[in-house]
Amino acid sequence: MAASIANGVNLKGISENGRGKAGGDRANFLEVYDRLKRELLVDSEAFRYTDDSRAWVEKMLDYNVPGGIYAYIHGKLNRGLSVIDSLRILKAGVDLPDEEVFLGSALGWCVEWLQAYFLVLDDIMDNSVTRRGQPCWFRVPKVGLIAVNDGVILRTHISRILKSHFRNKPYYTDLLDLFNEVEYQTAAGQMLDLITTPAGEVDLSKYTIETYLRIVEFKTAYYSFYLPVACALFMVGEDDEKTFSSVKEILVQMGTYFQAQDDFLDCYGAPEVIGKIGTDIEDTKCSWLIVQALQRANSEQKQCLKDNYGKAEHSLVLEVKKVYNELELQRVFLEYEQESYSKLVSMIEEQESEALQVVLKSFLAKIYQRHK
Ligand code: DMA
Ligand code: MG
Ligand code: MG
Ligand code: MG
Repeated sequence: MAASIANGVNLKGISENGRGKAGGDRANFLEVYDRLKRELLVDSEAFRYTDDSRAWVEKMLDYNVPGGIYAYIHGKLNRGLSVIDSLRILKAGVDLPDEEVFLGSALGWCVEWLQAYFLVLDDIMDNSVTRRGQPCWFRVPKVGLIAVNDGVILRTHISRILKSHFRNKPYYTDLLDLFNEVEYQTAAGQMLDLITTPAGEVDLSKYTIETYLRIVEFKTAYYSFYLPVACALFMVGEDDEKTFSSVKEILVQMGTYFQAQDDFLDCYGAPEVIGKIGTDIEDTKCSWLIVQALQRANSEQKQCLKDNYGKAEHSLVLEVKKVYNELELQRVFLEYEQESYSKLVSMIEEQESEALQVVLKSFLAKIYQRHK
């Protein structure tokens, strides 16, 4: 462990420091967004904006990165805020200078930018309708498939933010490498998600738990869970490979649990709460629910799933949900949730560093039993 990582912090939740500053961090975090956006919009080194292109990018960013007005009210910004939360815990006892708070927030925004990039493209590929309580970006009039290039722009903004604020830091190449690796893993996960279920083809034998775990590890866990914590570790000068690999193992498990929740909410969540309308059944997704259903269904129920999974008609989607209900998947999920939580807590408690235990527990507390 790097000497700069503090020990002896309160293990029963987020450290006093982290909790005390949480509200302030959120307001400050949103201010950092405005600053990063302003910098990108006057960035004249590499591109000459016209009034129209500047207005386009500003609208596109506001719509997709903080996620519009919905995010300001309901928004979780979990991934982004967890960089600064983790940083505060790792530096417990030491007041963070404003510059460090800014840098931690900027990295948090890089995570949110990455998320925005993947979601803009994910919604096109999943043919989704809403996201964060508003129409998906590609469904906005005059946007359409320009959204594909907007996704690329979002991705390239990350490199520009890193270059302007981290170029002179000793951990700059580590950050670049981290973002590249995680982007690759996420894109590979998205590929697995998409090729497992080609449009119009329903092959239920593919929906095994092994396939499921591979998809979600790659498409969700690295960028949502490992990335923010790894950013904070680089900022505090951590350089022990073993530390990174042991937190990675735990965060991959946490990310798996998180995606199982996402799949559960796709069917059982309220759209006005989760901000999106579920499409997994229509899209023939290898979702946690279908994998569980197939493990429990009798032959009649299996036939029903085969006949109706992956169809757009509402009445057929309801047939699938009927089988889910017969198999009591809500109860099965609650059991899975309890079990995942206990397993994660014991994995976390095996961590050597107490500060890291607090980081991981506070992350877990943010998602445990979430409804949105
Ligand atoms: C999410 O998968 C993964 C990425 C990389 C965006 P998903 O399609 O289940 O996400 P959502 O339910 O948010 O569309
Ligand atoms: Mg999707
Ligand atoms: Mg998807
Ligand atoms: Mg989903």
